[in-house]
Amino acid sequence: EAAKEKLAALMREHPKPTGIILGYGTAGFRSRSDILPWIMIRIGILAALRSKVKQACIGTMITASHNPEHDNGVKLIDPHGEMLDQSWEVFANNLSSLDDDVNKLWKYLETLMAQLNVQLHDNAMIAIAYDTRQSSPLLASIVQRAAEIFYANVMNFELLTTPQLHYAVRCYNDDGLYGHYTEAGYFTKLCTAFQNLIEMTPNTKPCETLAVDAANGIGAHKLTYVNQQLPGLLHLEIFNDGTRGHLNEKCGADYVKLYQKAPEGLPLTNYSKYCSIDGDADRLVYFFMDQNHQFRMLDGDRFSVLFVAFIAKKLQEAKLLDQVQIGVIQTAYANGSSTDYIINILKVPVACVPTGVKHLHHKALDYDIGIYFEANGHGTILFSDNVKNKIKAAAEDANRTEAERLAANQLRAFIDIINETVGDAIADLLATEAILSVLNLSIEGWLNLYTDLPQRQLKVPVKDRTMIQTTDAERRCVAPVHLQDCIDELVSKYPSGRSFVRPSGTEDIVRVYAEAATQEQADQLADAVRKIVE
Ligand code: 16G
Ligand code: ZN
Repeated sequence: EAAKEKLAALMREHPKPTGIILGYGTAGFRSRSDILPWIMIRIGILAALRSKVKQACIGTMITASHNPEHDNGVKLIDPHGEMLDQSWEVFANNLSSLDDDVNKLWKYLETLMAQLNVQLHDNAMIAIAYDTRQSSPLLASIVQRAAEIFYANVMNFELLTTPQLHYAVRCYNDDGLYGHYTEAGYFTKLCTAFQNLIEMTPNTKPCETLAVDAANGIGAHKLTYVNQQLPGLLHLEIFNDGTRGHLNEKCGADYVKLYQKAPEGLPLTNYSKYCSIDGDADRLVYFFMDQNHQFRMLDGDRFSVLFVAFIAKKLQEAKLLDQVQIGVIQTAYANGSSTDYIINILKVPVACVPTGVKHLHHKALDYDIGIYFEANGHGTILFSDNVKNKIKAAAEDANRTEAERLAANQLRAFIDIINETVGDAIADLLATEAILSVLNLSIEGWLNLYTDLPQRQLKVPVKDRTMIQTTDAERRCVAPVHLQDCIDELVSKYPSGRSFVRPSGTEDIVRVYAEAATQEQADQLADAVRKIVE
């Protein structure tokens, strides 16, 4: 069979290094880029099979997000722009674990295709994109060749942010209902919505220049389109644009969040507000220097609060609030003050789920409007079709007052700024700037909505981190026995104390989290919990 021959040739070109074990995790396959080519063959095949089964376009994004330049990775995107369904991770892992024996691989694939009820010659459509890493184009070309052996048509978008590819896949499969699948379609949708929202709102505060740390990645180039499309409305000053520094090195959203300090490569005094995105532009954090020259950061919790406050206010003005079920989804890492503020001041329910975007996204689907962010700055909002129709009807209802219709129209525009498929730094940035402008809020005003409880996070090396098992969205330990009792006892000694431990899903360590009324107490509590974990 010709296909098998071609596959054999491709495998000879990019052999699997001996002894390598690579698993499909929350971030897909990720590793040093020089040992990745062989897995791209498997991913290209898997994407083609997934596309045949779903009879829809499947995305393949090549990126290692906030990791250093020498890493890379790959993940698949399902038809509606969501992450690959978990049930398929096992196929990815099976393909990964098979050795470089084309007969064995072919045999596995024949069995798999029979099981999935698809044929080699069935149609398939794959959309590939990659970030700015040097290794990316080669890896993309391998995915393409492998997919083509399995009769896939391949669209190679080349350089895109991760969320742009999620958007493109969704639009392509929705026949344009969600927007046009090209990059121009993406920017037109978001920027037009931004412009509409600002222009329909009387007395908006003009957006102050926002200085952006683009992590020396793909976002730097993409954000220049925003400047081009919104002249006079929004101005982004882009730093760490890749012309000098290295990808994610001492910059980017992950660096800023992790070290709680400003990135290198931008002047800290010239602007009133700043933000950092990560290497593939799906995470966002804001920061600024306050009057006391203190570095202040606004992370994922802050976006949840800002977005839900705006949405609830506009729903109320549109007299729709009592017909719409809003929910905020957080993880145990959310600062307790943000949870209190959302529940007690904004009167919106909060759900807590285990760490990982897929858990947040999944839970958000339970609401008419589900707002989710991880503290690290990855998040978005999901709007049900039902609520979109309600808002549209209200906006067009001549029996409503002008104020009600305006609020409904503002919501309609806002919905179109959001990328509902996945957390999107560009979309979230536009949404944030629009809200600050519409609500006449400064970055200081946004920060002052509530005061974070001081917190501390620790990494604890242990012999076997799988010893620790958790329940209740990772907030309580069930194993080893008595660990939770000890934590409870420690926590009870600290006012506003809260602490939990969980095994990391990405590193061979246990993570300890503690918050308390003062930084000193949070540090003490974290340290005390660390000692019992060790
Ligand atoms: C992965 C998750 C991220 C989570 C992190 C936690 C996705 C796409 N990514 O990067 O959401 O915050 O893992 O890592 O789900 P940890 O288990 O080491 O704390
Ligand atoms: Zn990322």
